[in-house]
Amino acid sequence: MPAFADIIVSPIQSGVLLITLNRPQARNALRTQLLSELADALDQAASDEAVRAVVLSGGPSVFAAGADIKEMAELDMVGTLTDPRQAFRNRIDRFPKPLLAAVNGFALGGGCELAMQADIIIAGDNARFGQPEINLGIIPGAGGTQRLIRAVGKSLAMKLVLSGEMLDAHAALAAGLVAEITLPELTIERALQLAKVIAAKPPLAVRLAKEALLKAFETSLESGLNLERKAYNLLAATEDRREGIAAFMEKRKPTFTGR
Ligand code: CO8
Repeated sequence: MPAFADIIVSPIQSGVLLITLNRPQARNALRTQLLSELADALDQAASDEAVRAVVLSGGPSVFAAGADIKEMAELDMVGTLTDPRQAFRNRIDRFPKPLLAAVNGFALGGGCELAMQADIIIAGDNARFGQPEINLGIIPGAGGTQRLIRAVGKSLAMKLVLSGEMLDAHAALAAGLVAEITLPELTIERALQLAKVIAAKPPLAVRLAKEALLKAFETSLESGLNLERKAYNLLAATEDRREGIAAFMEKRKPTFTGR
C-alpha cells in the first residue's frame, strides 16, 4: 500500500485490514483528500486476495465529525455539483467485501453516513450518532436521509435529521443502527475479532451474502428472492461448498480457499 496522509492502513492480520482515519486535530473531518485516500485503499483491498474483510476506525476517541466544514464553506452550487467527494463515496459503496465500522465518540453528518456505508457497526458505549446538517442550513448529502431511515425507521430518522439531535450508543443499539456496543477501549479489538471470524468463512459465499442482503434495500421481495436463489445456486459450483460439507461430515474444521 502507498503511504497515505489522512488514513493509516495497518498490515493485514488473519485476512483483516484495519484502516484508521487520521485527522484527530480536525475530529477526522472528511476532507476530499481523506475520502480519496479511503476510496483508493478500499479499491486496493478489493483486488487483494489476502484481504477478506476491512475494519474502518476513527481511533480511540472520535469516528468522524462529518464533512470538512471549512472545505465545504468554499463551495458554491457549481462547486457542490462538481464535488469529487460523491464519486469517492460511490467507490466506497461498491467495496464488495465485508466492511465493519468501529465507532468511538462522534459519528456526525458525513461521519454517520460513512459508518452507515459499512456493513456492520460496532460502537463504543461513548459513541454518538447524528445528522446535524440542519444546523448548517443544509441536509445530509451522502446517504443520511436514505440509509438512516432504512436502519432505524421513519419516526426516529425524521427526529434525528429534522432536529439535528444525537443518538447515544444504547439508543443506536436499540434502534438497530449498530450491531453491538462495547467498552470504548475494546471497540476496535471487538470489530477486528468479528472481522476475523468473517474472514475465515468462504469468501465467495460471504461476498454473495453481502450482495444479496444489500439488494433487499433496493428491490421487490420477488426479485430479491430470485437474486438470492441464483446466488445460492452459483455457490453449488464452488470448491468451498464441497469443503464445507465434507468438513462437516468428517467432523473437522473446514479450510476455505475462495475457489
Ligand atoms: N469540519 C472541519 N473541522 C472540524 C469539524 C468539521 N466537521 N468538526 C470539528 N472540526 C475542527 C474544529 O474546527 C476544531 O478545529 P480548531 O482546533 O482549528 O478550531 C477541531 O476540529 C476541534 O473541534 P472542537 O473544538 O469543536 O471539538 P469538540 O471535541 O469540542 O467537539 C464536535 C466535537 C461535537 C464533533 C464538534 O467539533 C462539531 O460539532 N463539529 C461539527 C459537526 C457537524 O456539524 N458535522 C456535520 C458537517 S456537514 C456534513 O457532514 C455534510 C455531509 C455532506 C456530504 C456530501 C458528500 C458529497
